[in-house]
Amino acid sequence: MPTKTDLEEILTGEHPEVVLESIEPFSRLMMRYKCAIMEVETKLRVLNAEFSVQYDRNPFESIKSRLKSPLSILEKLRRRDLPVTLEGMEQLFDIAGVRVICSFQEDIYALVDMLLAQDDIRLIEKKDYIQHPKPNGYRSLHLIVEVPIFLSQEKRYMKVEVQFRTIAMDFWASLEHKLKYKKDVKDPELIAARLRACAEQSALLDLEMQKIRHLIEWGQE
Ligand code: 0O2
Repeated sequence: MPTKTDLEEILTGEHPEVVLESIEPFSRLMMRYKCAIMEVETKLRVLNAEFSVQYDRNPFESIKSRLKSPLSILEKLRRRDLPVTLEGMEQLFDIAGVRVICSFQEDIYALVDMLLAQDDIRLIEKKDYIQHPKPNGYRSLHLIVEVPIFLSQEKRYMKVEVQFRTIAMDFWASLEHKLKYKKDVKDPELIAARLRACAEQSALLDLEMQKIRHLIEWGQE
């Protein structure tokens, strides 16, 4: 088991020979998170395939996955005042992250219901930033789920953060994320207000596109 110092050195990439043996438990934990991502991705792809046969369209456009980088893990452990140990890492729920980009808002809720109905998925937390957007305008639906992974000698439940967004929500969040890193802006309140206005306009656009789909499919909104 790595000591606090060992894991810090691994996470910062400054591990001398002496701590190399400590890398194995860290790599093993990261491998488990990677497997958990694969499990969640497969579940979502299976649902997509079934849905597309049933309704002749795909509920999601794409899936992006990521393992949190060692430096981001270290930064978050420090920010949350958690120990820089494997136990500390297990207190972070977003080391494994899956982002699902859906066509329409209602597809998000349909997919979430289908995923959570599976008997091997445990729901740990649900944050609906679509019904309750963040003050800056951010919209998405976040789940923390536990999913079982089956290794040669063990079955383990691992936590994965799954974010569901429409294309419009993803467009806004991606650009806002890029803009966030520009420091020393002249009028931050004005920038924040304009970004919030963009989020509101894109939410309206999302709903309008959904209504158009209803009109096309059912002849009414
Ligand atoms: P990355 O690289 O995308 O993972 P915390 O994780 O401590 O910031 P909390 O409460 O654990 O906060 O998580 P929250 O707020 O439910 O969701 C965090 C993740 O949602 C972020 O991950 C972003 O991916 C996304 N997110 C949340 N709020 C915003 C926002 O205002 N703008 C954008 N663009 N994305 C947001 P990370 O770790 O920041 O980054």
